[in-house]
Amino acid sequence: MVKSLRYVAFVGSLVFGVMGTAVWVNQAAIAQAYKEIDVKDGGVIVGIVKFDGDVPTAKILKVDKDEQTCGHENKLSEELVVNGESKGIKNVVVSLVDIASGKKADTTTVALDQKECLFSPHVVAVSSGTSVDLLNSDNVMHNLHSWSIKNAGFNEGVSGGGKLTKKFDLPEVVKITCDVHKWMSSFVVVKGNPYFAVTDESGRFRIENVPAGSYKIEAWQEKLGKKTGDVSVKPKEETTVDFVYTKK
Ligand SMILES: [Cu+2]
Repeated sequence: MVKSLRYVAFVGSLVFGVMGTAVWVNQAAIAQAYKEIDVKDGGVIVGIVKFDGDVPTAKILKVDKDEQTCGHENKLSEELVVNGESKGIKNVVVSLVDIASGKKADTTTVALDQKECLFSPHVVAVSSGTSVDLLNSDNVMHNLHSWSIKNAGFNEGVSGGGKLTKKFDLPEVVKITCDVHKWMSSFVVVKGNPYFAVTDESGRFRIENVPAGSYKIEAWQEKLGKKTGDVSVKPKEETTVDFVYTKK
């Protein structure tokens, strides 16, 4: 009896081990699937990501620590920023999902600052293999806590004026918080191909140098989730794709 139980446990761990390997190989295959080529006569995808409904009032973030630096007033949450005029949503990451080949990925190091006790910018999108300089422009201690699954996680303090540099190798959405100041949060969105953009103040985005073809296009917003659509890109032409989120 004991022997057979041991056998089951052994087989179980074997199966688990093989499955773990399969998942790992699969992720590696996805990360390496994109091929860089010279794009000739590429097209452009532009659009706006809109909010359908009344412009929501921003949530208040209660500042209850280091007020000398962080300020004596509460801050406004950036989890859903809707433009009063265009109804466009800021900080939405729009990307092509299934593009197999295209322009070279830009892996220039980008900066994510902690300034006046807020992350700036609130959302950054990078190509896999990009390093991010995590800065602290304040004169108080901040912390950088990454909530990653595929990429190596970290949870480290960073003193005033300091910097941590971390590389993000695998596509995923990584939430980053500061455990010293509980109201602080941001996202590093890591993409497996270079066809992505973050919407601006008016909710607009622009993705350039796309090879002609049909693709799945996706919008991601931290609070409202994902929306997908289809886009057909023609050589040297501009194609418009708009997304509309309704209140949850
Ligand atoms: Cu902090």
